[in-house]
Amino acid sequence: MPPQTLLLATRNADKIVEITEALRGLDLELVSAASFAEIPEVEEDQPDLAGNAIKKAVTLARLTGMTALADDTGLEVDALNGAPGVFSSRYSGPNATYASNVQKLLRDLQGIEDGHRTARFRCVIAIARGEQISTVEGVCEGVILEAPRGCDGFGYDPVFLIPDLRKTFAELSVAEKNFISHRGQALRKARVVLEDIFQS
Ligand code: ITT
Repeated sequence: MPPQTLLLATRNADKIVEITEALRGLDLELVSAASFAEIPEVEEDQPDLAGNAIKKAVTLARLTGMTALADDTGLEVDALNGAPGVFSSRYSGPNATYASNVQKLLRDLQGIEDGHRTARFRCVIAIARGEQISTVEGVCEGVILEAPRGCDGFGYDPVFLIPDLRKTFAELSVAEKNFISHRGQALRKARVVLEDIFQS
């Protein structure tokens, strides 16, 4: 029997790499929204990560009839009262890039001392199949550096330090990052949900 298909409800190529690595070994063909020009952008207008993840997964599952998996991720910085949080992708404005977001973050944290630069990534993954919706979450604690380090990863990874490893996410391979990251944790839970869905 040909493998069944799971639609990744994202066009973010960096996320697609990490999700594909973490779901390796499942008997599923992974396709992403990037392969379907006709799929519209889903506006991320919900007040929290779960709301946006569910909206992205449900919208794409309805449009395509496929089972859809969506990821919504935020960086919560304690000294900024949890910002940028749900606004992480547009932190530096509507034309934000990874680099401009990192620059704004470092500017906003200027003068904040080492012990007060704690932060966490939170990732909510929603899986929608017809009207059936499941959500899982992963959280990874770290510290925001004063300058970027490392060339791998994406987004805020070069300034997000894992204190125990003394490395930023941008100094880890995809597999190493997935082993500890918010997304890796959420995807290990998502794997169990997917095994259950696609077996029944
Ligand atoms: P989709 O909604 O299409 O999945 P997006 O880039 O808009 O893609 P999010 O809203 O979930 O995704 O992500 C918000 C931003 O947070 C993202 O643009 C990155 O800048 C950052 N981000 C997400 N995951 C990250 C990670 O694992 N490491 C570093 N930064 C990350």
